[in-house]
This record gives sequence, C-alpha cells and structure tokens, in this order.
Amino acid sequence: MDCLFCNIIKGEIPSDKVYEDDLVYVFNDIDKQAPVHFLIVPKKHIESTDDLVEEDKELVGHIFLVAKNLAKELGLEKGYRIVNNCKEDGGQTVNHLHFHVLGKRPLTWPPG
Ligand code: D5M
Repeated sequence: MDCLFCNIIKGEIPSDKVYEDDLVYVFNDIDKQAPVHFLIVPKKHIESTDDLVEEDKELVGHIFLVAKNLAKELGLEKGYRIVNNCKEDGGQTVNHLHFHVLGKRPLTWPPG
C-alpha cells in the first residue's frame, strides 16, 4: 500500500517536522491556511475517523493532548482550531487519519 503520510512518517518523503513520539508524527502542512498550521498524524495507518475502532480510544485522546501541548509551545494562547476532514464529503484528500491544528489568526465560521 502506498500512503503519502506513511512515507512521510518513515522519512522517505521530506517533511517540516514539528514533533514526534511513539504514537504520532507532527509536521507543518505544505498548504498553510493560517500562520500556524500543522498536522498530527498517528503512526498507525488508519484511513479516516470512520475507520476508528475501540482500541484507538487512547490514541485519539493522546492526539488531542499533543495538540494542546504544541499549541501552548507555539504561542497559540488566543486559541486555535482542530479540524478533521472525514472521507469525500468531509473534504479528506489524504486517506491516512490526520488532525489539522490552525492558529495565529482569527478563524471564521462556518467552513465552506
Ligand atoms: O488534508 C490533507 C493535507 O495534507 C492538506 O492540507 C495538504 C497536506 N499535505 C499534502 N501533502 C503534504 C506534504 N507532502 N507535506 C505536508 N503536507 C501535505 P485533508 O484533510 O486530507 O484535505
């Protein structure tokens, strides 16, 4: 299986790494939508939120804590947004679960 984000995690495709631990790899989005815009990607290949199973509960909790910790480190004290696009109608373009974290500008609502 050829997965872009699996290849980034393996270091086979270069990325602008922000953070890494046993469970996640974090890098800046190539198509920044805000002054801070990074992606939190589980090292386990999961296609989308729709493919999460019971055993992924801790992993998803971990992802949100990593988001919070990095937001603090990167000075997002005024707030930030965590986005997950799920499958076609959700606007997902890379089929490896990931969470966008965006900040350092006021973000509008609703999304398009
Ligand atoms: O978001 C997929 C995101 O992945 C999108 O914002 C661009 C980003 N992307 C695609 N290729 C790369 C590389 N090579 N480095 C960094 N970021 C990348 P989605 O929610 O699936 O639409």
